[in-house]
Amino acid sequence: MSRANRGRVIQVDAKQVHVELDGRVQPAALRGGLFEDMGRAKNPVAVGDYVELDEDVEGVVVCKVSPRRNYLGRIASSHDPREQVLVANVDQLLIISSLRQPGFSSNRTDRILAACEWQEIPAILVLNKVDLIKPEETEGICQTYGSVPIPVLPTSAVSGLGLDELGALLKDKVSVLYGPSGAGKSTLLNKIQPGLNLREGRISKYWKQGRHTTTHSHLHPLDMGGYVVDTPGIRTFRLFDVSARELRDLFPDIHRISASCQFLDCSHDHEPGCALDAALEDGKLAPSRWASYLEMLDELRSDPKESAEDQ
Ligand SMILES: Nc1nc2c(ncn2[C@@H]2O[C@H](COP(=O)(O)OP(=O)(O)OP(=O)(O)O)[C@@H](O)[C@H]2O)c(=O)[nH]1
Ligand SMILES: [Mg+2]
Ligand SMILES: [Zn+2]
Repeated sequence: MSRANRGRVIQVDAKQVHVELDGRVQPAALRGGLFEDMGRAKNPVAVGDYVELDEDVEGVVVCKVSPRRNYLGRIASSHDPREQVLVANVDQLLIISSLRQPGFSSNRTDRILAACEWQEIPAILVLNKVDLIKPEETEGICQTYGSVPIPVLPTSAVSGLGLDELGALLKDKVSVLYGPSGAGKSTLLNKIQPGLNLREGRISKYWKQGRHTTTHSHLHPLDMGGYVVDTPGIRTFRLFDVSARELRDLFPDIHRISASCQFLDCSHDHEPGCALDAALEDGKLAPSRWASYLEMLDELRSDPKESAEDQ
């Protein structure tokens, strides 16, 4: 390999990355220089990154990472306050959630949505496993997120509901499926494209052991056009390095209402004349959205190491 070649990272392992280039997959190590000047980042390369490859005595190596159009990042873990980049250069993020097995977490959903807003990544909320619930059980969630506004798509990998719409959303785009373990990310992708043969969890194992079936993020091409990134399930999600002022703008519904707050820099947690009080009373703002915002505000005012959880 005499000249540098440009490709896209489809998977990152402990010692090497897999790069798609010219229609094939090339394993490559990371050149040492990539670990210099990383600032507060944990990983120099993420799935979805465009990289340049070179060959040296050690074999094929990644020598350069192209600037990112956007990325999904978070605080790495409770023991590691650096920023972990989960995926880069995507057109949209689909939060795959369910109301049962596992139950819906508005807190986790709101955190992921704030991260998307931060990087201007369009987000869609998928409510999977609707075969396990009554149709009216989705109403509250549809209303809350519809008024953010975030599109909400009910699906069932069992009954097939919403799968055509999901396929249409994924076509010709680079999408990342993200959310808690067991919500059905891999199962939905297998329904959209059976040839992917992604490993699906066995429900009995899961709820007893809380296991993650998908262990690595992987970017897959879709036959109909587009790419999807299947990711391992997450428990908690904490935004990296956002100020209190910035956080307010990451909740579009709260941001809109705040135009009527008495103070221009109202943080909506104690000030008199806060417009959120009336909005909550009139049902114009979901209490769960306000609770998520307050929890995140509290966290970023305290030591970031104190309340984060792994995964
Ligand atoms: N009832 C029902 N079960 C589903 C549905 N979708 C997925 N499942 C089941 O849920 C379990 C978990 O599905 P996975 O696709 O492995 O979930 P995942 O989100 O990829 O989980 P991780 O890889 O651990 O992050 C499997 O037993 C699936 O058969 C659905 O729409 N309805
Ligand atoms: Mg999976
Ligand atoms: Zn206010």
